[in-house]
Amino acid sequence: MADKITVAGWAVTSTDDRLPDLRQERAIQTRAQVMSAASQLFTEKGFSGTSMQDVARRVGMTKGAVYFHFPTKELLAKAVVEAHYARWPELLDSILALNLTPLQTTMKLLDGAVEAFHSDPVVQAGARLQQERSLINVPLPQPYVGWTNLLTNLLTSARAVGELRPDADPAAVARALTSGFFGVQHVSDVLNSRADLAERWNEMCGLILGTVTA
Ligand code: LUB
Repeated sequence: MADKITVAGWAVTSTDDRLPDLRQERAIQTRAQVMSAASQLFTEKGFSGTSMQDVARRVGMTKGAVYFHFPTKELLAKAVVEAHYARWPELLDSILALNLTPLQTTMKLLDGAVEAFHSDPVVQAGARLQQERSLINVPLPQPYVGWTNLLTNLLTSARAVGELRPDADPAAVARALTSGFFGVQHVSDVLNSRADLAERWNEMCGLILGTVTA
C-alpha cells in the first residue's frame, strides 16, 4: 500500500468569482450541459475554431444562457481544463482504496488515465486545450507537473519496498512515464483517434518500467 499520497501540481486555480450562484439545481445542470457541449466542440474544432454561438447551438440554449455561466470563451476553456485535472485526484482515491502495492497503484492509475483519454470528452478537450494554451488568454493549470509529482511519490514508495531496483531514480522514471504517456496518447489520437491507446501505452509502459523493475 502506498503511503498517503499527496498530489502536488494539480492545484486548481480559483475559478473566476464572477460565476453565478450555482446553488440552484437547474443552474448546476445547465452549467454541466454547457461544459459537456463545449468539451465536444473544443475536441472537434479546437479553441479558435469554436465560438460561444457554436456552444449555444450544440447545447440547445441561447448565447445569453451560456454567457450567464461563462462570461468569456477563455473562462469556459479554463473550466474545461480544470475539470480535466480534477479527474485525476478522484481516480487516485478510487485506486488507493484498493490497497495495492505502490507499483501496482502506479500502473492501475495510468491504465485509468488511458481509459479516460480514450472515452472521457472532458479529458480529451482538456488535453487539446493545453496544447493550444498559447491561444487562451487566461492562466491555465501548468501541464504535466501534477502527474510527474504524483508518479515520483508513488515510485519512491515502490523503490522503498523493493519493486524498483535500488539504483532506479524515481523522478527520472516519473518524467519518462509522463512524457511517454503524453506522447503515446497524442500519436494515438492523431493516427487512430486513440482507438489503439491501450495497446500503445502497454508497450511504452513496459519498455520504461522494464529497465528499472527488480
Ligand atoms: C498528461 C496532458 C496529456 C501528462 O498532465 C498533463 O497535462 C497531460 C495534457 O496536457 O498527458 C501525462 C499523464
